[in-house]
Amino acid sequence: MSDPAMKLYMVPLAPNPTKVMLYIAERAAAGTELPIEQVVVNTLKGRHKEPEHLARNPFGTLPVLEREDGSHLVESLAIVEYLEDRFPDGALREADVERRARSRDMERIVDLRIAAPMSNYVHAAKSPLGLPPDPAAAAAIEKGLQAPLDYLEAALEDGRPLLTGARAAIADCTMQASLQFLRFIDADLFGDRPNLRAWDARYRERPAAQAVLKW
Ligand SMILES: N[C@@H](CCC(=O)N[C@@H](CS)C(=O)NCC(=O)O)C(=O)O
Repeated sequence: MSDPAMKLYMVPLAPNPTKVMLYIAERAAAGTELPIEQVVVNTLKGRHKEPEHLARNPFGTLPVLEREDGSHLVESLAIVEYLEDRFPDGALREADVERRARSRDMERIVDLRIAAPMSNYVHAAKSPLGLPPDPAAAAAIEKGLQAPLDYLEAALEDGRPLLTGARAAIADCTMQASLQFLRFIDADLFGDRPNLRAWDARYRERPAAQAVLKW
């Protein structure tokens, strides 16, 4: 990749950038090297709130995908879907309408019902950004996570190796990105869910996970 045409502004560990990084690594492992240079924005130094980054994304968040014409996409799922559409060879998307619907459904469940609360949990329990601990909020979030975690545990009961079947899906990337954030603070919210634990171990053996996940 001599002159990458696009840039992904990201920061390791943060869940939303990690979701996109895992997606890009899954595509690479499946044979499609996307022409994207990854550029770290140092959030610990507040670089994501400085004018240079705000010019890319007025919301001051990561990830941001900068395209060849200098325009930006600032939502992780929109970035992944754009890459799916633009580079369809070997994309993670399911061809079958029913399977695609189920895959999207799983991605939304994981992102909205698990990933977002898990990030809030991490900040309430032991924020890597130094936010004050809020044990009551952490306990309430943990309670709210039980139903969606049960949903995943039940979905895996049919023996599927990954969250939506035999192939990696965006839901796997989203879930693992959140779990890495949880592992960073030595937290484990799986409880007595052997299917989820087995899925977690299995996913983390994948080349994409080995390449991206550091915790
Ligand atoms: N909905 C956005 C959320 C992006 C987001 O909140 N990213 C976090 C990192 S995981 C961030 O940049 N946080 C810094 C901040 O909000 O100041 C997406 O899916 O990309």
